[in-house]
Amino acid sequence: MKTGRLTLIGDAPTDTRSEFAADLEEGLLAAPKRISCRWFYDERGSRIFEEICELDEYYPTRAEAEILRARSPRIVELVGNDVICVELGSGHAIKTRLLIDAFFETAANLLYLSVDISPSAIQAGARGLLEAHEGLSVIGIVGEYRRGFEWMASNAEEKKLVLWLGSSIGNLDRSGGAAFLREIRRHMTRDDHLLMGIDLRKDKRTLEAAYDDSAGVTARFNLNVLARINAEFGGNFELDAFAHEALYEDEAGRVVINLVSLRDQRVRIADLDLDLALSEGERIHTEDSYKYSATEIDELAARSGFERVEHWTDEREQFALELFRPSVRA
Ligand code: AVI
Repeated sequence: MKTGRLTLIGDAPTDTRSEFAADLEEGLLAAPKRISCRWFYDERGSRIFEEICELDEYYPTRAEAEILRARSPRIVELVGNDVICVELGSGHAIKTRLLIDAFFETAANLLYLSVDISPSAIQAGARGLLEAHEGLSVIGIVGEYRRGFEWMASNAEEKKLVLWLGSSIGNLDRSGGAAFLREIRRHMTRDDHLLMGIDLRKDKRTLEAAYDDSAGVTARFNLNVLARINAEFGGNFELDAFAHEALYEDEAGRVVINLVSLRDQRVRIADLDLDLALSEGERIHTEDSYKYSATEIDELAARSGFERVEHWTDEREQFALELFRPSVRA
C-alpha cells in the first residue's frame, strides 16, 4: 500500500467518551429509555454494519450502488472533474469507488477526503482506491462529521463535491435532517455540490425485513451497543435478556428500532454509578430510520437552502440519489 498518498488525521477519543457518558445518563433515565444510534459504531459495530450492507433483505446498499454504477459518469459531467470529494461517513468506501473510477475516466488527479469514526474502515477503503488509481490522494479524518466541516471551512476556496451516501439522513428526525443539511450548506460555497443518498418510502413488509433480517445480523448490531456499554463503562447488561425489534410506522414514514427487555431485570453501569430497573416488555429506543417520498425530498431541499441539479432512482424505485447545489436565495 502506498501510504505516501494517505494522510490519516486522528480525533481525540476522550471528547466522545464524555459525550457518550452524558448521553447515556440522560437517555437511560428518561421515559421511555433511549440510547442514541450514534453509539452503534465502535469498531465491532462498524464491522457488523458492513455485514448488514451485504444482506439480501437490506436493499439500500445495492440500490444506491446500482444508481452510482449507472450515473457516475453523468455526475462527473455535472460537477466537473476538478473537485475535491469530501465524504461524510465513508465506511469502507465500497460504493464511492464507483464514483471515483468515473472521475479517473477524465481526470489525472483527485483528492478524496474520507471522514469516518472507524480508522480501520478508512484505511481499508483507502487501500483499494489507492491501488486502483495512481493519481489519487486520500486524507482520512478519523472522527465525527464536524471534523470534516472544520476541514471544509479551512479549505473554502477549493471546489468540492460533498458525499453523504447510504441514507444516513434517515437516522435523524425530519427537522434534524433539515438542520443537518443546513449545517452542510453553511460549509459550502455556491460552486460546490452535495450528492446524497435517500431511502424512499415503501411497503411495510420490505422495510421490516430490511431492519429485522432472518440471519439476525441487525439484531446483533442493535445488541452490540449494550456490549459496548458493558466494555466501556463497566455495565452488566445481559445481552440475551433483550430482543431486537424493528417496526415500520407508515404515517410517520419511519422504522422504529428498539431493544425489548425479556424480563424484569436490574442493570448497573458502574463507571456512571447508574442503576436501572427494566420491566418485562419495556423498550429501550435505539434508532429511527426515516424514509422519504419525492415531495418530502423537495421540501427537505427547500428547507435547507439547496436546489436540485438532477436526481436518479434505481430501477425498482426503492432509493434516490440527489445532486443538490446551494440555492441562490439561501
Ligand atoms: C446508517 N443507516 C442509514 C442505517 C439505516 O438504514 O438506517 C443504519 C441501520 N440500522 C439498522 N440497519 C441499518
